[in-house]
Amino acid sequence: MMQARSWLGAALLFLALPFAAQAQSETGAGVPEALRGAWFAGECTDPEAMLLVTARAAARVEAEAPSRLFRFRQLRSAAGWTIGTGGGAEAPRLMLRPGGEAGAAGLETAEPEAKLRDDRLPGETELASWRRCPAPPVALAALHGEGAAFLAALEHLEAGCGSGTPGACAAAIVAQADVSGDGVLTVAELARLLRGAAWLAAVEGGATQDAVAISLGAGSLAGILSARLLMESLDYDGDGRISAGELTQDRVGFATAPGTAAGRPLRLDGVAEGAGMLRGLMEGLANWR
Ligand SMILES: [Ca+2]
Repeated sequence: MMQARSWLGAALLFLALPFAAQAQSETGAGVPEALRGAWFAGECTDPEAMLLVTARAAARVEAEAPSRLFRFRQLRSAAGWTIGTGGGAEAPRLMLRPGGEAGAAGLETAEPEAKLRDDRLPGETELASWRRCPAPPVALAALHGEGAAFLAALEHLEAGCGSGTPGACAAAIVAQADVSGDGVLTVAELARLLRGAAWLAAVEGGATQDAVAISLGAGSLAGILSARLLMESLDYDGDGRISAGELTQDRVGFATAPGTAAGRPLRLDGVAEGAGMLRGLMEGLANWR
């Protein structure tokens, strides 16, 4: 039950130190689109690992080994590689390029050690091969689908919340979380958002695939409870739905964030449990500097 108590508290913790721009053939467009999406290692019927790549992030989940989350603060290209560098003291790097065992349609990656100099990449670093699978195993899709969606949605949130446009942050949250497309959020849609956050927290925390499953199992119930709390706390007109207007209620200063390039990893400090989560997410995104 540790997970049940800790997952929400630990959710949304891929925070980062202030971003220091280093101009060196940086690619502002994110990871090339051809390299994004879900990749698998081993046979498609029973993959050993999965790699989810978005514009500015990658999540590797394995059956036996700890998972790993990269949130790229800097992306550059060199010698055919796209090289993403994460934040924090460790500044982990992930290198990606087309190729590997699956040929031109495949993906090859390297995770160089921290001490390896940028001009010596990839050096002796072991390369990993990934392939596309026409239909990922159902169990994997069930386990990682919402998390993958959340990871991608996060970049849209960051783009909306960093724009400095009044209401853009709340609108981005509603737009990303609104599955039914009616422009307002229900308990189920909030719970899905929280489950996605729980997945990301588990992957970021280095969980194995089994541990991700356990933490999601515990988090599902907590997610529904938290979503109900959120609803009661933010649904001012009591219609059982949360609108962008209700999200921004009493938060006139939230849109004062300076502009930033779309999709940069921003600070998500201040994200609290339960009812404070969405507010905290919004404020953390908006006030990251
Ligand atoms: Ca809806």
